[in-house]
Amino acid sequence: MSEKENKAIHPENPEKLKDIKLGKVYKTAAGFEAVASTAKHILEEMNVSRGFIALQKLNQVDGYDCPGCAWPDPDDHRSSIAEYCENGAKAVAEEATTKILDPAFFKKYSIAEMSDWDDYKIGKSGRIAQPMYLPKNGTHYQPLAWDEAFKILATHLNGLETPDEAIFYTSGRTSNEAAFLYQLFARAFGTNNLPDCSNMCHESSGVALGEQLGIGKGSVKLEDLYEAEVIFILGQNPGTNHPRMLSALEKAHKNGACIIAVNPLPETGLSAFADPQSVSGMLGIGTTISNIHLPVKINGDMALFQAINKLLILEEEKEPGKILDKKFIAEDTHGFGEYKNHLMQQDLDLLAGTCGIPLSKIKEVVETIKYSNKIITCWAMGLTQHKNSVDTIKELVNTLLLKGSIGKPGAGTCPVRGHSNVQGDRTMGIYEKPWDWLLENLERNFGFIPPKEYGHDVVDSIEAMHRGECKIFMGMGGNFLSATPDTQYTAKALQQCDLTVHVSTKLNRSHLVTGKEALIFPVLGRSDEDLQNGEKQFVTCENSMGVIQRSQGVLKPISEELLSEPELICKMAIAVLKENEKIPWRKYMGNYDAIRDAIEVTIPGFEDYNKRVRNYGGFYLPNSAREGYFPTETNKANFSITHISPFHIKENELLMITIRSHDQYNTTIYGLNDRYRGIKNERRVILMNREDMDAHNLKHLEQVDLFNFSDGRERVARNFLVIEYDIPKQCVATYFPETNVLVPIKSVAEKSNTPTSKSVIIEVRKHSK
Ligand SMILES: Nc1nc2c(c(=O)[nH]1)N[C@H]1C(S)=C(S)[C@@H](COP(=O)(O)OP(=O)(O)OC[C@H]3O[C@@H](n4cnc5c(=O)[nH]c(N)nc54)[C@H](O)[C@@H]3O)O[C@H]1N2
Ligand SMILES: Nc1nc2c(c(=O)[nH]1)N[C@H]1C(S)=C(S)[C@@H](COP(=O)(O)OP(=O)(O)OC[C@H]3O[C@@H](n4cnc5c(=O)[nH]c(N)nc54)[C@H](O)[C@@H]3O)O[C@H]1N2
Ligand SMILES: [Mo]
Repeated sequence: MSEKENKAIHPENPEKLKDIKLGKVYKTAAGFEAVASTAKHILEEMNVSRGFIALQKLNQVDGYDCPGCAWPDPDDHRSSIAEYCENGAKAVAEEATTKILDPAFFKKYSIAEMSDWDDYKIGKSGRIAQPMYLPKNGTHYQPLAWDEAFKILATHLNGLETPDEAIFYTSGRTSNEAAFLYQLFARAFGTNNLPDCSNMCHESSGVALGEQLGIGKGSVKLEDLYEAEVIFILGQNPGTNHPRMLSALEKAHKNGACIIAVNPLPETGLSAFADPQSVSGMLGIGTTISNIHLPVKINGDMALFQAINKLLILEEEKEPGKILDKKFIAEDTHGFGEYKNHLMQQDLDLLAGTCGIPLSKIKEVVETIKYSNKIITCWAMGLTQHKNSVDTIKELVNTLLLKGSIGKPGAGTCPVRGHSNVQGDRTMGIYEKPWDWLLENLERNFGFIPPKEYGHDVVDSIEAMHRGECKIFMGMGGNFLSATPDTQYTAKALQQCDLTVHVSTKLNRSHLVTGKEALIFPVLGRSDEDLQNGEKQFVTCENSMGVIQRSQGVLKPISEELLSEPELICKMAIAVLKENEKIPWRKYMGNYDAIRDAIEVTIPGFEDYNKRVRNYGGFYLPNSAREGYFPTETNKANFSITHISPFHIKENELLMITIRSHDQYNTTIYGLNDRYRGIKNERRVILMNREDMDAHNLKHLEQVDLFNFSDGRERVARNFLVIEYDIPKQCVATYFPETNVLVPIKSVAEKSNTPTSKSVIIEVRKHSK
């Protein structure tokens, strides 16, 4: 049965497409065009002097942390010219824009009218400049004073039957200070309903690494990449999503590392890179990066690594003592015997067939890496968003354990995080399944008994709202509607709420698909100067490698009405919970050192926080796997037995990945081009293999509709253009968020509950009106 299509979320089912332009797929990433694109995006949003100030302080130790990705900055030396990339500059341009959404804007455009715009137009409209309120049955947002806004919030929250009827979502840009206060507020209010974007992102990595190594974070430092002999990059498109990683890979490659990219797509940055900061790079003369590209089938990674691991064990039998790290296995791991027995029963031809890489090629890879002892494995969303993601990640880690490649320089795990502080938010306790120690410390330090029952993660929150069990949704940043799966279903869930509240910088679709009443709380962004009592404040973030650094915005805020996130949370807490001497909200918002002191006594690893974070480059958090010990249940690193379960795709079905184009940041659309993939001026495309096009009787640039029929419900995304592309058979790729309507809410990864946005079963049919 088809659920009634909701117009507000389907303006992208357009009858008219844009005028698509196709070019060559790029071989080399970055270079001069990256510089030109940086300048264009900055100048479209602000004047030259604001743009100059913004870029000059980006990722500098006395500046602010890039609001783009979580890739680390060098510990020692920062380039004084540019310690950022093209896409970091786009993130800044988007945030630092001087276009303002004032009350006149909201008076002019109704919710219904704005809903007709595409995400690109919504995002480009400007920064939200004052608190806004949508009353019951209202057609337009109206401005209101902060005090009024807090009163509405407090009345709703305090009117709930239980605190568990509220949901407090967090996106990953929130600073450590704001995240700590936010979880404190939610728990003091009485709920662990603290879902976050991590639930849709690296949750599978956290679960896998936690069970296997005793720590949910990666183990390597940036310097380790320069020492590594082999670097695997799986399910990641760094040329677009972590461009500064390419400089590190270039250096690693020059130092002799063999770089192996595992990806269904031949992503541009993975083959060659032209450093825009060097002369040859500006001329487009690129350095080779990866030595080997393995075009796996979607979700073929577990089978590939089972094959690699089995072959490594067989090589050890041929050359005892030369291939595996027997000492490490004996002293530091658990379960090798059983693991080996299990692998020996696996059929190599079947594994090769499942991953789509010929056995001869896998053998070549094993030949190349078999004597290497310093291996780093990097991965991102191509691995975490499948049904069996947790086990797939465990199988990669098994390789590191066989080789003793963890807990020493040049080796280890490197889950490459997305949002710039997503890792820090979790460290601060943004987690629906709080650790016992956190609850104990909160009780001791803040004099209340925090709720013990686990809260809802993202998918559970949607289901609970859909059932009508949760009635208030608050988003600390992010774009919940567009980032989550099954858009129609999620829209209904949000629309059932009594109140939806978004703490935001920019307008997005979640502001248009609301509860019965809605509030928008506008806040300072990362690049904005934050003054409290006339004193400049800074916040701190944790990057993908566990470094805590300060971040201080430099730009004059576009409106005097904006609050910082810490100030906003304190004011919400005072309105909702009333004054409380054990939680001195006023002191916290007056001076962020006081928040850091509270973090220091609550979260391990933050000793001398205020002092150490003022040191050049900040400080590393302790990391047991990096230090070579594994606080798991067995007190050892655990080998894990994994089972492949090949997808059974019917002849008329295809397996779809939903990925990012070069011109977007998650649900924020910077532009309509995907330069490296040679696609311009259109996002409604489906990348398809020639043979599949023939089998489905589809021509290049043919208009099609995409369907998913899981759980007896029809989901449709209309009007896409077929593009012939180098992608394995039966695999197709589209951009997120346009195709999130097709991702079934019930299709989640085992153990991590992450939506399976990288294995969506679809049918492709010729477009019908
Ligand atoms: N400019 C920019 N930067 C960003 C973001 C952004 O949107 N724009 N988003 C940020 C966030 S939150 C995140 S999480 C990261 C995301 O960074 P990525 O994980 O690089 O993002 P995706 O575009 O989802 O790319 C997934 C990659 O995995 C591949 N892939 C898909 N399925 C499989 C599979 O089954 N196996 C293998 N081996 N590969 C597969 C795809 O071809 C693609 O190259 O980037 C962060 N940085
Ligand atoms: N199909 C599919 N779905 C996916 C993914 C996928 O690969 N495929 N990836 C998933 C992943 S990895 C992630 S992380 C999620 C992302 O999910 P979210 O984090 O929820 O989404 P974003 O698009 O990053 O959020 C953008 C919004 O954040 C607000 N914002 C930006 N900066 C700030 C700030 O400094 N403060 C505040 N308060 N607000 C700010 C702006 O209003 C902006 O519109 O999406 C997930 N969804
Ligand atoms: Mo992410």
